[in-house]
Amino acid sequence: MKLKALITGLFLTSSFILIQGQVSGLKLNYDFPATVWESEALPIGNGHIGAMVFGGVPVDVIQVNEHTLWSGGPGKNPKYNGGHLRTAVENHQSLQNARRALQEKVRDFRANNTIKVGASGVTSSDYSPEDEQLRSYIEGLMGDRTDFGSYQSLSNIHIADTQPSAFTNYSRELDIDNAIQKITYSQAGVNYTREYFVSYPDNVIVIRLTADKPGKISKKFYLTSPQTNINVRVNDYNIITMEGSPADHVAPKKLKFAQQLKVIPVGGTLTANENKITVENADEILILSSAATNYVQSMDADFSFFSKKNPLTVVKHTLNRITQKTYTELLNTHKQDYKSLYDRMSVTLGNAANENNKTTDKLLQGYKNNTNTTAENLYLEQLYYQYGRYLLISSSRKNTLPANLQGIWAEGLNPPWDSDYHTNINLQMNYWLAEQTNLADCHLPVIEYVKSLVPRGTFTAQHYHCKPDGGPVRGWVFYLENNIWANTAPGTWYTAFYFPAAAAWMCQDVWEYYRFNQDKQFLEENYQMMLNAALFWVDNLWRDTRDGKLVANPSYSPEHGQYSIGASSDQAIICELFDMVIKASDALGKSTPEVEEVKAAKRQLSGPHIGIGGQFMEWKDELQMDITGDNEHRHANHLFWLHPGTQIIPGRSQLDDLFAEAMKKTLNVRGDGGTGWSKAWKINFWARLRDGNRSHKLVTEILKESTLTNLFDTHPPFQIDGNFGSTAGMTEMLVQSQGDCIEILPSLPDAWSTGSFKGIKARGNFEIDAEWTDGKVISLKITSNSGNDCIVKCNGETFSFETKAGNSYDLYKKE
Ligand code: FUC
Repeated sequence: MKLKALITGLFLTSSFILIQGQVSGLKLNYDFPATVWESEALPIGNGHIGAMVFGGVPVDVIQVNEHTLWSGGPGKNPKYNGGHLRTAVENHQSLQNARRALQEKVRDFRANNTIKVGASGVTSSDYSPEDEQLRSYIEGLMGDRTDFGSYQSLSNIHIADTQPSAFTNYSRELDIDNAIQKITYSQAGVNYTREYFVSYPDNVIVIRLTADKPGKISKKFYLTSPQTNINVRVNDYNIITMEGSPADHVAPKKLKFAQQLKVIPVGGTLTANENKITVENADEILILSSAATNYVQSMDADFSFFSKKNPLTVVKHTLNRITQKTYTELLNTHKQDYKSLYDRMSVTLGNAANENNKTTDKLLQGYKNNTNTTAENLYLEQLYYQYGRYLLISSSRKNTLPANLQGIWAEGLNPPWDSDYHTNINLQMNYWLAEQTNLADCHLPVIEYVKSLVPRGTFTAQHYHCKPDGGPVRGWVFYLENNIWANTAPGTWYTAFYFPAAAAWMCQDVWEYYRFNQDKQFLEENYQMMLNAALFWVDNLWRDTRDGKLVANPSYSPEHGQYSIGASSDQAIICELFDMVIKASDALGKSTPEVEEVKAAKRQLSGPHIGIGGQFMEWKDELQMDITGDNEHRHANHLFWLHPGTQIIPGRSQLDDLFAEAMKKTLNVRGDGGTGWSKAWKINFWARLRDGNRSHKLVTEILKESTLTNLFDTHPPFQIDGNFGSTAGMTEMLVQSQGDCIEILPSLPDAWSTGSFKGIKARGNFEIDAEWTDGKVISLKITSNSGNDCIVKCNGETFSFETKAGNSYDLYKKE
């Protein structure tokens, strides 16, 4: 089809304009050192190494993580098998029994449940709890978590005054435009500065201590660790070395970790005593620290996670390579690398400014108490927005593991939920912002991670699943809780573990990467994985005897229950996966019998339903919980159809609009409360429902109720998904492209009536710059990176035009 610009006023900007970050001066800052890890220390990181800086005087603590430091797995138990229990025959028997019992249960429910519409509204009842027999069938589908392990802290770097004394003028800041942390203070008439960053290109923590008078820096350096199986020593005068293994790693093949801390003074004297290094009367001190383990991501089914390389050799090599570099060289390399990602996009909200130079805690307090100026509130929202991008760049880079429940930052040996990879919302939410906010490179770790689970997930599929007729299934699967040791078996938590749709959902990362970047080779490389995830469901779907439709069975609405068949969340995810596979097959010109099977299954899937209470149904049956809400339960996964799924798009058809109305009803009944990530998801839901003010209300609520002093999201406790999900949701308010067109300012709240952004990405590989006043776009530039046809909706107009790769198009231009 030949596309034409529908209105005049379409300008071709011939030269490609490099988009530079427009907003500068985004900083978190405080006038006190941190004392609490979770809420006050500030994060820095490069995807490999994370650090939480306390910035204390007279003792500074820098808590350090290495992304692969996990207990459990084959290092603990050489017979580790990814959590699989029982024989396949036994598991299949439990599954078949559960399926039949659940079909009976829902048949009885529908036959016997009376829905009443009376003066007090609509009343129904809930599925009764599972009887003992059904419960035993479901328990028969569980796995074994004994060797699951946990992400753990590596060490604490200590920097202590040799002669502590009072200090004044203290200030601590994290400059997220440059990914540098800094503290300044005065002590005995000397002004001191300490800077910290973690460089990705050099893979090193860099800390520099300076003073405004010569010979005035005297410090003691040492390493401590919550790890108990360690060896710490000083060697080569100025290097502290730590080597060790997680305490439960006893197998011949186990995880080994190593860290070095090199202290390089300018002037003064350096002495090493036991495990400590002391520097007296220096002008300046540079501290370099790197860490590594022998972990390798296994891409096959044999659990070979340990390389032959000694991690200490790797660390030494890293430090040797950079020892010749000056601080300025290290800093410049770091900044160049960081800014090459961070500066790809920016947002300016109204007159955002920290106009009274408030510290971040005061800004947050003022936001909560409604005592901030408008400019201050907007500044905090803008800071919080970009902080999400800062955290992703700091915790997820090429060749690292993906960001876990706490990104890369975890304290002690037992962080909440093992700081693992939860996949009924959390890991997915971590990556919603990646493509939209122009950080595709940071997206790749999660795709590699999912790929690494496929070989074991294929075994899991066969071990735990069979076709409704008992035959073997194709494909691969994993469930709710995942570690770095390919635990693809189900967990043991009755009210959450059964979530085989997790694997299907994670395929969305592959498809979204393709949609945003249009990289056909990438799609080709990952196609089979998506197809096999779909074939798993083709083989597993159960025909509901009540209406002949295909449903997931068993099916458990995430963490909400009850066990039934065809819960909306599962149906939505399976439908989205089938849709992605059909579209990917089209894009790659593949028309095979398997693709036909996927198409046929999609046609027969049980779809979304609107309930008698006007709600968007969470279950296939009318339950009371659905009609009256359930104490603001945090999960609303049944709205997956809307977000992050793309099957329901308001404004596209009458039917879509009807579903959208039902979803509003559901969200209103559920209420805006919930945990951190739950609020973040609701920002996204309301943005897709085109209610910018409601999205903004949730932005304010997440900032007021679910954000710690260091701007970490709190579930509680600290969980990073809420940070990432909020940035994604705020982007959805500005640009959407999940349908057939790019929509500019689809859900603009009144609070953001004026503003601009640069470099937001849209599907089709477009980059968008826009400026607006009074809610109207006054300037809009679309840069086409792949030369796709483009349809844009803006200011109530629709533009549709052909593009050339590398060209920019001004649809509105400021006079
Ligand atoms: C899911 C959520 C919980 C928590 C956990 C880490 O299970 O339902 O609220 O976020 O992940």
